[in-house]
This record gives sequence, structure tokens and C-alpha cells, in this order.
Amino acid sequence: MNQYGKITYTGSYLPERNVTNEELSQFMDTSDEWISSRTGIRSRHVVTSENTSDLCIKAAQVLLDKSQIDPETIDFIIVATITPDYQMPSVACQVQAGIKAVNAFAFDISAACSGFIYSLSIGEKMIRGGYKRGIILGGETLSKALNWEDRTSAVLFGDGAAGVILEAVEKPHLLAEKLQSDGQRGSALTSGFQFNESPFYQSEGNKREQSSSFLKMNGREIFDFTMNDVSKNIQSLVDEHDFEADYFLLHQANIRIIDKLAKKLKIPREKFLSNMDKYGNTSAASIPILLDEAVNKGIIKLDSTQQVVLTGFGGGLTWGTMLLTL
Ligand code: B82
Repeated sequence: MNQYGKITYTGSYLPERNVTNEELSQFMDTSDEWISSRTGIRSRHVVTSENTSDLCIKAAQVLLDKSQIDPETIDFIIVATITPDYQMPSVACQVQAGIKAVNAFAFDISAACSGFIYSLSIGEKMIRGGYKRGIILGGETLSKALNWEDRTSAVLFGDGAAGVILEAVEKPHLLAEKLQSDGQRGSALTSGFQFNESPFYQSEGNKREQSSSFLKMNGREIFDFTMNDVSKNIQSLVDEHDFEADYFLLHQANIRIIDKLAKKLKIPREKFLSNMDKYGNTSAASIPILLDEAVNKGIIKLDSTQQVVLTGFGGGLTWGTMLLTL
């Protein structure tokens, strides 16, 4: 018999330390007015001693506590992140060890702010292929990737982790998806250049490239990308499937992106959930944090027939939309 993936639980973990715009303005030339009027962000959580794996293990532990699932029954763990502790082992393998999911296989996905959408898509295919149960997480510590002397980018991001348990059921819940990438525009949003310190490596660029190990973004270019490519992606998928969405959960980068996309798609703004005021842009973690918050508030009900659109967009460039029924 065919089987499909269904989201059965959501969970999240935010590091304790909360930093307001006001606090940033004490050591950067910025202000609450400047940041909140341009971005909708008022505060963000940042790590003071934890790394991405710590946040992800805590989010996974929340999922296990809520569901009372035995970690030995988890078949796979996928973590979407662009700020892993190490290149190797993966954060997903660290989570496996942390929660003692001894029977799982585990790997990370690198697709920036689309990472959770890509990972959920992959996880759902795993279940269609026969696996029964997986944990899909998005987790980031962007605070370690930022140039804290750059007031235009450092104020935008925050740390956090969240995710879902995905389980096999008989009916499809992921109804349709459209994932896209455009590597040609990769330079619009970059982070974490790894330079080569081998004695054989002679590039002049090696030193200059050091500056670009920080997160760098061309705000105008990626903003235009959301208005052109991301809006078309959502519109075409929704039209193709005559989808009547109750809610839209988009990557939380900037309140103006949400406002303008709602207008462009001619969809009531109230259908777009947002929480970047409290968390800033948490990259791959933003959609699952938003989803968990909506579930905890009772706005989204996991055992309903609600129809939900999830859309991620970010570095790569990568973007993608999923149509779900809950
Ligand atoms: S901005 O271009 O500087 N701008 C327009 C909204 C402010 C007046 C800007 C800012 Br500030 C913050 C984010 C963006 C943006 O477009 N972000 C993204 C776009 C596509 C994909 C990912 C992101 C992201 O920030 O994660 C623009």
C-alpha cells in the first residue's frame, strides 16, 4: 500500500538571550526606529554559549517530549542549516547522538532559507519510499556568521531551531510542491567562505576573500527576486492546483516582503503569519519556528483539514513552495 508523510508534531527551541534593537543601538550606529520601520524586527534571540547542534538537540527533545515517541523508532533525521558546528560530522548526526536515535540515518541539507522546505520535501520522499518516521529540523546560529561592524546586515538575523515529526499515513498531506534554484545569482547572498590554507594554494584572492567569510547580501537584488521569482512560484503552484489556502507561512526575512507579496498575489494580508518582530531572520529555522508558534497558539491545527502554503527563499539562490493539508 502507498504511504505518505504527515506532520504529526511541531517543536522549537530559542536560545535564552534576547537582544532588542535598543540594545544593539548601544554599540552600533543604529536605532529601534531605523530597524523596525525597514524590517519589522524588534528583537532577536542569540546564543551566548550554545552552537547549532545544541539548539537542534533541544528542539528535537521538545518533539520527543510532546509526542512521547521512543527515539529508537526514528528512521531518519534531516537538519537544514548553513551554520553547522562542523563540516563533519553533520548537525543531524550530532542530533542523532544527542537524542539516542540509534536506528536512524542522519544528514544535513544546505539550502539557506529554503533549507527547511527542501528538507521536508526530501523527508516526505523518504516516507513514500518506505521509511515510517523522521525528524526534520531547521537550525541556525547566524550570529556567528555576521559582521557585527556592519549595521546594515547584523541587525537582521537571529538564532534558533525548530522542526517537525513526519510520519507515514495512508493519505497524502503534502499535495504539491515546486522547488527551484538559480546558481547564476549566487553572489547576491553569501556566507561562510572557506579559505584554503594549504602550502600549495597560491591564490592572491585568498586574503581578500577573507572579508567575504561574513554573511553578505545585496538587499535590493534579493528583494526584487522575491517580488519576481518567488511570487511567480507561489502563484503558479496555487493556480495549477486550485488551492484555497487558509494560511501562508513564508520565510521570515523582512515584513515588507510579506506585505508586498500579499498585495502582489492579491491575497488578504491576514492569511500571512509573521513573527520576525521577535526572532529576526533565522534562515532555515524561520518557517518551522513560525509553524510551531501557530500550532501552539491554536491558529494552525495539525489534525484539521486546513490548507497551508509554506514558502522558503534564500541564498543559492534557492526557493520553493509546498501545498499542505493538515
Ligand atoms: S532591503 O532591500 O535592504 N530593504 C527592502 C525590504 C529594506 C528597505 C532588505 C532588507 Br533591510 C532585509 C531583507 C531583504 C531581503 O530581500 N531578504 C531576502 C530576500 C530573498 C531571500 C532571502 C532574504 C533574506 O534576507 O533572508 C531586503
